[in-house]
Amino acid sequence: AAEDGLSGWLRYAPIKGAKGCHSKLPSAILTLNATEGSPVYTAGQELSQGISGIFGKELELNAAETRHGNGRDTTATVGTVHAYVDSNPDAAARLPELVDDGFYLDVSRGKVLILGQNERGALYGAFHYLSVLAQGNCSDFTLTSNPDAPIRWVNQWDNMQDGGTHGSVERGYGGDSIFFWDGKVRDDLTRAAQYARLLASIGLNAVVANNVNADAKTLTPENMDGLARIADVFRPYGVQLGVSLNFAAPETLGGLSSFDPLDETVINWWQGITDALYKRIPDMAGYLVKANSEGQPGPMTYNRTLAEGANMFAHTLKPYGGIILFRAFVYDHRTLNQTLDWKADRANAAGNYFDGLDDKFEDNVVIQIKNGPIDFQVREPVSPLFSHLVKTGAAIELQVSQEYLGQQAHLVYLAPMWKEILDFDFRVDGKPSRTSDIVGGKRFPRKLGGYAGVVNVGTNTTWLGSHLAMSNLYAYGRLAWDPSATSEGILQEWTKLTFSDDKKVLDVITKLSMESWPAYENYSGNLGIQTLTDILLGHYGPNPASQDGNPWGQWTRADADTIGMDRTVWNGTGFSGQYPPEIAAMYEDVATTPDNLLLWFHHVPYTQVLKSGKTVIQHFYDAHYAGSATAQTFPELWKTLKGRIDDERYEHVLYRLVYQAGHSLVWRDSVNTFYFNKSGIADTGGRVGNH
Ligand code: GCW
Repeated sequence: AAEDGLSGWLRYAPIKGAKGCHSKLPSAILTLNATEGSPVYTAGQELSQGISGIFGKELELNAAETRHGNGRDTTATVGTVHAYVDSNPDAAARLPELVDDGFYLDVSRGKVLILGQNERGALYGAFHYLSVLAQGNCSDFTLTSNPDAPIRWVNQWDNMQDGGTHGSVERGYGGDSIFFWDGKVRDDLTRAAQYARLLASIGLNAVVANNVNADAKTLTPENMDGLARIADVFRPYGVQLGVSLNFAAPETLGGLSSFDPLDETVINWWQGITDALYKRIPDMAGYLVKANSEGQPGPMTYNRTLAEGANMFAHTLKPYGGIILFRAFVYDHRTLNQTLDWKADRANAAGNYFDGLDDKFEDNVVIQIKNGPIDFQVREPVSPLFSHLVKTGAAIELQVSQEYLGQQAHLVYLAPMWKEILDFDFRVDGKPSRTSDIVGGKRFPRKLGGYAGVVNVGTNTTWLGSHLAMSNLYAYGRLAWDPSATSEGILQEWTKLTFSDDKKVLDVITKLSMESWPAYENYSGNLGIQTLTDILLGHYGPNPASQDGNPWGQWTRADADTIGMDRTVWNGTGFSGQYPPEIAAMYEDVATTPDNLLLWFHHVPYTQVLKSGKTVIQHFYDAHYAGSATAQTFPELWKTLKGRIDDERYEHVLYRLVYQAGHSLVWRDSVNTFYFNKSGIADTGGRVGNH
């Protein structure tokens, strides 16, 4: 069963009703121009392994006789459009338009044609075909599928070393790093290859393996050799490697006296690094940079702009076609003063720092923006920066790892939250301007953009620490490919592939998952007040008192009578003014701000009446009871699946759900008691403060 965890949704387990499919399956596989280790070669291997696993049918791979077909035996042909058209010139006119990484599938009467715009696309097509089969569907179909955006990356926050020998993962809840150990790249990269396989199967095309809080030692010659070995095990899956850089490396590693991005010796040093990396990894995806944030060095250390910093790397990458993802998560936690400054606001930082820079970035720079202006809270408005960068490519950073959302010890299915974010309409210039269309390169002239998911898997055989949490990784990939896919549809696909197509299993996992984000929001932080976790200690478990009185800027400004951040222009931090006019007007006014973001934008009395008719404080009490009550049903629901899921995964999940049910009560009582003690207002339900 550890195998079940490791293979995730790629189990290729035998399915019921497989008999009816047999006559429709191909009997041989033909890969076009596949050299060993190429994605098309991998596609051939996957097809034979998958069909053998699901149906017990062994296919001939590239046998000479099948090459021309004999009219009866049917062949699955997989390769690039280019390779196919070479030998079938007549086909060219019939084939659809594909963009980079796109694929075309034609499955009819056992003839299976799997064509990719590039090799990677062909592999994606093979995975798609296998996914359809593994879900028990063997009807004929044709499909043209193109990704919504070119950048579909994974970020891992893996440290090369942590104190002793550990390669730990920052905000990772699934064990040690699969890449690093003892300050070096691991000798055994089996898990890295397995990871790449999972990522390729959901259309993800690059991984930045080292933490954005980057260690300059990543760039020693020995470690660059190690990075090249990671790239080697990724390559068969069409996954490229990206590297996080430490801005001060010219000084700390290179021994220069400066890391000023306009200094000639610094520029040359970075060019040397880039050349050395591309010599080892000719297909390297590019760089990821966190600068001038949370104590990290950056261009502003030398009074240079963020654009000057980003462009320095962009220039070194340009000859190689590489790109740089430059993070918008820039703020200075040392200068925020809550007590003295009513207008201080961490949420303003990115908008302010990037102000005036929109036409200053090279075209291979993409600004990587966290979905919200603060930090992966249970609910935030969408970062207004997406609407400011019109001439600059943008990527949205989503967090699969549940840092503030229960750290995989709580089930929180994130697709519904991501959908709200991606569907949000900024109304730039009064026109439809959804987040997904902005990062998908459809709304503004810049085409280069997309998605970065902070995943943080580890050596645990479940990858993320929990079997059910893998639906979030699956959903991330599926939404980066197609943001119009539905949360429920994605979940059901994932469930069938991961567990089974048993109706009861599907129903229960769907119910649990779809209720999980609302439940977690109810018991962790309501009305846009953020996740009330302990801010200083690990971002886990309730501690509403810890939000305020420190410079981290995740404030609630709760006192005896009032609560919430005044982010209005007229009286507050001015953050609402960072949105385009229609949205700014909505958030500026208490009356038009949705209840679920009320305390994000406004500072109000606990007795403020919501649109729902309840007061803020009563909403807190009720929501905490409702959310934790929902969590009590999770283990009970799960128990109805006993015997329908293998015992090992059944028990593992049950253990977590029982824990979640208990911890939700801790959340409920801590938060409710805290606000009762602050406000002195009793619960009209008689549950809080009356004992
Ligand atoms: O969410 C915060 C995390 C840090 C992280 C930082 C970032 C990698 O608590 O652990 O550092 O954001 O995104 O840079």
